[in-house]
Amino acid sequence: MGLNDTPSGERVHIGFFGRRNSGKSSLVNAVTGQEMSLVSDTLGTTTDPVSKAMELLPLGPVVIIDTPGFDDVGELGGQRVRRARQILNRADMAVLVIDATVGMTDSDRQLVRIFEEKEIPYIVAANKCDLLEGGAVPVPQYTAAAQGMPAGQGNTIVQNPDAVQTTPAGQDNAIAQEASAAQGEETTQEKSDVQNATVVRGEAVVQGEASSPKVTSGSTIYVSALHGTNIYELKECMAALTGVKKEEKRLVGDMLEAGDLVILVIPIDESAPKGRLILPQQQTIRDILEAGAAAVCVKDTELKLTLDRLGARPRLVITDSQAFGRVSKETPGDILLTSFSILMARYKGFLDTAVKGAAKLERLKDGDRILVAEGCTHHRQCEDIGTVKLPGWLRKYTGKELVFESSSGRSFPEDLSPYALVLHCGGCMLNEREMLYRMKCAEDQGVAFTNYGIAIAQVHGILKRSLSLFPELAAMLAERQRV
Ligand SMILES: Nc1nc2c(ncn2[C@@H]2O[C@H](COP(=O)(O)OP(=O)(O)OP(=O)(O)O)[C@@H](O)[C@H]2O)c(=O)[nH]1
Ligand code: SF4
Ligand SMILES: [Mg+2]
Repeated sequence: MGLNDTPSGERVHIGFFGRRNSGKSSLVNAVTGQEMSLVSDTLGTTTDPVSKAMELLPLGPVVIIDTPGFDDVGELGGQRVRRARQILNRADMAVLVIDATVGMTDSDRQLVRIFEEKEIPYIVAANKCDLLEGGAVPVPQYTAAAQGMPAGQGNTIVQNPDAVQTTPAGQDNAIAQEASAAQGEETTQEKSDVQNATVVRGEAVVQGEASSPKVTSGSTIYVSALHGTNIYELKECMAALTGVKKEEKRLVGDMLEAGDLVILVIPIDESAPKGRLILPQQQTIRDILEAGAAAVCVKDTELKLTLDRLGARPRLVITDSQAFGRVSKETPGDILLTSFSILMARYKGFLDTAVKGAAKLERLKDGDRILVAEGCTHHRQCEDIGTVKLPGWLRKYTGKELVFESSSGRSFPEDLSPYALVLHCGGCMLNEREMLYRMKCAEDQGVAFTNYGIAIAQVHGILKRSLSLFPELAAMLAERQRV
């Protein structure tokens, strides 16, 4: 990742799903304007998901993911389907690529059900529309009623459904042009205002009216990856679906006031990456500056000296979790204290669960298995905490013979039943959807889920203090200790 790049965890992840040979890879290549995936008429050409982070207009920073066919069969085919399924856990949006000459199949409907269960907004791209007779599209074929989809979903994006539906095949383009000319609009294959809806069928794309249906999850757009038809319009539909602004989340800035002083404790040992700060540290500094507060960065070994020398009292100290013990001792009790990893857990939406999950540390038994899960495969500092320091601290804290197993990168096991606890890293490289999926997986299987920062604070006896920024959680903890 370059210094100016948006981190992967912050990008909108868009997965292209569908049957083998529906043209997923061709469409991914057309949408990205790059030869990202291999295309061939052999069924099952894409055997592994292919991801690429890029800036895609008009969407902005995205990760585009091409997946293997969802209808693959046999032992190897089953493995490919499982890999495609894993992508569903991190897709913020899906493009369901169907073959327009075939229509929706059972496998496509199965995907639609999964999108709905997982609340993934999706667009149906009816590809290969160049093969339809005269380039015309039998519009009602994909409407909600025809597909048995819930009302309001599965709509074809049409400006004037009556005109389209009564039009004999082969005359759609002419009618669309006439209709738009009558309304004083331009018929164009260039950019159209998706917010105002578009007529998107065969080769015709017509500006919509304010009263036209808007792009909603389940809308269908006819495209041809081969001829480049409606590719820009597909991207506009994707942008319209992902464009719903989420409530802006902050790492820490929302809890600071302009003029606050914050100390960041960043150990620089042999496990720290050479010549740079890690992502959560960079993001926290940026957020503090955005809040109009001041950030002072020190190594753990310089904290005491810095506190003594500073004229003003800092409002907050944020430390790397592995230095929690020392930093807690050296930071006066009236200064708020937390860790990067706790802030990241709140940012990704699982801080409550992680605090509740930490209670499991008190009830671990000999032989209990603990899954240490990391979001990427290349971070030595996290690996050192996960494989060496934390197991040591936990064995000492519980006095039990615990068994530690690990997973890293995308390979998070679906079956968590063998484990008493999942101990997750800060997850800075994972997007929020994937982090929440992992948390939910554990919750659904009744397995406790916590993260490095919370567990380290707990074993050092400073969990309550490290949650002092979050009074409700600190109160919940105090209540738990009373029971
Ligand atoms: N006529 C026509 N052919 C297309 C179009 N898009 C893809 N194809 C052809 O369909 C075949 C399959 O395309 P791929 O892009 O490899 O399909 P896929 O869905 O990625 O297939 P798998 O990787 O096997 O799952 C290739 O021969 C493509 O040239 C299109 O818009 N029109
Ligand atoms: S292991 Fe986890 S916390 Fe560490 S860099 Fe990777 S995703 Fe981020
Ligand atoms: Mg493919």
